[in-house]
Amino acid sequence: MGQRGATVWFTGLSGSGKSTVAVAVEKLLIEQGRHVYRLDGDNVRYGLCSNLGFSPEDRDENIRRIGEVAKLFADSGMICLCSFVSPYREARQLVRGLHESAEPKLSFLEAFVDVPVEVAESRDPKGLYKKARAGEIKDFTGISAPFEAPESPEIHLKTHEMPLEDSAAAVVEALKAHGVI
Ligand code: GGZ
Repeated sequence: MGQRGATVWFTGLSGSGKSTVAVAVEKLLIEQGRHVYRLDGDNVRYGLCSNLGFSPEDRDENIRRIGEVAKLFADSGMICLCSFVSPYREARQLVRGLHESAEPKLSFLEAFVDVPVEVAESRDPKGLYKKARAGEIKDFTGISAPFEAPESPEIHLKTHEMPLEDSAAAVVEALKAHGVI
């Protein structure tokens, strides 16, 4: 039998560290010989989802499309690491359902990258919080749009309280605990 694929879904505020942790996890998994693919706004919002903005409807469609793509990667035996704000619980639940109702069932691990908005705002790597505060970006998650925290994520990371290596190791441990690696 081939290797079991899976999706790890990082959700959290802009600047919470989702992509940074995903890059570190990717490195660890590649060292173990696994095939991994990362999806994030940088490679999705310019192509597959280039017609979508940040209204609740557009975000839902963004997450739905990405969820379908992640499922295909997972079905191929790869580990797909997805980093999206994905602020709505229902949209994340839909993606979980796509994986769990697949035949055979595909592992879906939700990783909550949990930092207070003050921390994300103080990092502000792209200056987006500043623009959101100035009213130049509307519907900005954490400032003028909601973030619905996961209720029971498989992985809970407080990137402001732990070193990056520990966050990455926690994701690898969770993949082990779920029989993916
Ligand atoms: C949140 C926004 C917004 C608004 C632009 N709200 O730190 P970043 O820059 O690289 O990550 C954010 C990214 C969010 O895109 P996603 O596809 O992950 O969003 S969602 O899952 O909600 O569909 C941020 C930038 O795009 N960005 N405007 N209004 N983040």
